[in-house]
Amino acid sequence: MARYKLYCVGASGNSYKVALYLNCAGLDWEPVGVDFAGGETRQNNWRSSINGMGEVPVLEVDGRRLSQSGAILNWLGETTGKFAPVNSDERFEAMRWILFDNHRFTANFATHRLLFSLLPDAPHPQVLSFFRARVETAFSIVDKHLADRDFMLSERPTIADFSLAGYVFYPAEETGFDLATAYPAIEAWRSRLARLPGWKPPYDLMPVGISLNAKRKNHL
Ligand SMILES: N[C@@H](CCC(=O)N[C@@H](CS)C(=O)NCC(=O)O)C(=O)O
Repeated sequence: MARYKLYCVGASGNSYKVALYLNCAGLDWEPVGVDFAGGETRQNNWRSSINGMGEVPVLEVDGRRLSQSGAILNWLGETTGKFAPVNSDERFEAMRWILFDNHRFTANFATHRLLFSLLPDAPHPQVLSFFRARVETAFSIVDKHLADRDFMLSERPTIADFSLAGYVFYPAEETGFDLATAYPAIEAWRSRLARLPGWKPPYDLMPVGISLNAKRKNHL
């Protein structure tokens, strides 16, 4: 049995942040599928036994169950030393970008993707354009930041990169954004990440769980 067990689902970019870290760090891990579309994370027994916040990812290790991808990445960095910030300035900078990722970069991109391609019903166009504008703002900020550096903190990848990478490898037809054309620095950064040993795209790394994607296909 693997030391690290990740409760996740292929369509969850928040899960992918941790899955990608574990794989690139060369850690002994395995994905545990969750029936997300079937509402497993909303059931009382899942919340009382796996994660009271009702979300994936959850990392099970040494008898503990850890949630929140940013906190998990921070903990993994501290406990394994892999992709860890190395001093207080870097720790501050990693936390700053992980928080920005959680409330601006991932949050808006993931919500836009959900509305754009994963939910059974088409959203109101104004709702979609609201999220599209918020994605464009957040992505422009990160694109500018990456224009003169290889990775978010420096010339080497850290936990901050894994956090921001959560949703950028899902296909354009799913996200509704052609990142390659619109954000050249993000595109170059994405290519650098994809060359890291252990890198795999989301559905290859987490071929588990029943995703919203599958649910939508059932509706079509
Ligand atoms: N900030 C959290 C976000 C986690 C999150 O939103 N997970 C989604 C799947 S990607 C989820 O489980 N949502 C529960 C729900 O919609 O009921 C993290 O980074 O771990």
